[in-house]
Amino acid sequence: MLKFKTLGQFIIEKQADFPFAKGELSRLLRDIGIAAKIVNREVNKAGLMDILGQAGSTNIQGESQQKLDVYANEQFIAALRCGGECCIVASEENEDIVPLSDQAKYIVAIDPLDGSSNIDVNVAVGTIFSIYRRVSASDCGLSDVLQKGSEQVAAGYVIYGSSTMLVYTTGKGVNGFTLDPSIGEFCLSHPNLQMPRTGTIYSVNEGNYVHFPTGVKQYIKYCQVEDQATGRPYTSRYIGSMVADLHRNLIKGGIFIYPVTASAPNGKLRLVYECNPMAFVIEQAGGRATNGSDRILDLEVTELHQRSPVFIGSDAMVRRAEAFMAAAGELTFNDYSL
Ligand code: P6P
Repeated sequence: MLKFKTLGQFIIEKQADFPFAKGELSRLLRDIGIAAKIVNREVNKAGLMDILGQAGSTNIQGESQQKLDVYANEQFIAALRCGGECCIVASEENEDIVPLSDQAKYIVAIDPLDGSSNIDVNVAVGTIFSIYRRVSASDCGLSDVLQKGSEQVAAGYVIYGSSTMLVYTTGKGVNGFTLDPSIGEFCLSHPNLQMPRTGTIYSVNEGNYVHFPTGVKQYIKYCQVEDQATGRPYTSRYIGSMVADLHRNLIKGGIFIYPVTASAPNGKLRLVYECNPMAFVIEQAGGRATNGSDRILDLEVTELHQRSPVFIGSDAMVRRAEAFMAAAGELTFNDYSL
């Protein structure tokens, strides 16, 4: 008798939460779980295979693709194509949308291997996914993808770390599953995840400090001031892998900020397949996600690879950072003289 509830059992059990569900979303979530196990197998032995390093190509972002980026992208698209429940995939690794089955009801937006530049140094990386219902009756296309984050029906991530976990929400809370390699199943290990309302960890790439908006600079200084009553100075933790930084903050409490910078005047992280899905998960766990003022899930989505500044994490910490942004009266990159 299994001690744990597997992802498959949990998905079927929760299907009852959706009276009109016929199982398509359940099968779609299971397809994602299958691809995650395949990718996990390669990530875990990347050091032993000729699958490390650069693929010699660049993605739409102009970023050099790692071999594992390409591999992970192929695995998720193959699993979604084979499962038949997805009409379009929008991937960080593909310039355009990838049409799959026009009869299917769901859209999947995915960052197949986020933080992959960390692979070569054995740092945790992740997959981020976002699921919408299609809006078109037929001939699904880009308009089915460019939906506000608030329209997501499910979202989650896989973190390939000291253990491999799949964390997801369908709008009724957040649940975490840890992969048990001995049985090849994701098992429920973190039921009903709740983000601490506040915390003492701030995650930001301080190497960009000179480029930060004044409000962010002031918030960072606030984090560094000695104040016992509020547990400051906070701890700075920045892995450079969004999934890993946000997963740690989800468990322990904290704030992650990727604001506008000189090299990223609209922010670096992508709205469709990074900010929106992570915002859905974090909000469902009781946290908060904005661009410094406006709720991420309410932002208009106009382009497939659109970027946004992101302030995401424990509710009280994000609100404090927003207060500094508002007091500085700025939400965009401020001019500065070096
Ligand atoms: P920087 C990884 O490349 C990524 O997209 C996120 O996972 C991560 O949070 C961020 O970029 C790191 O960016 O500029 O600090 O190296």
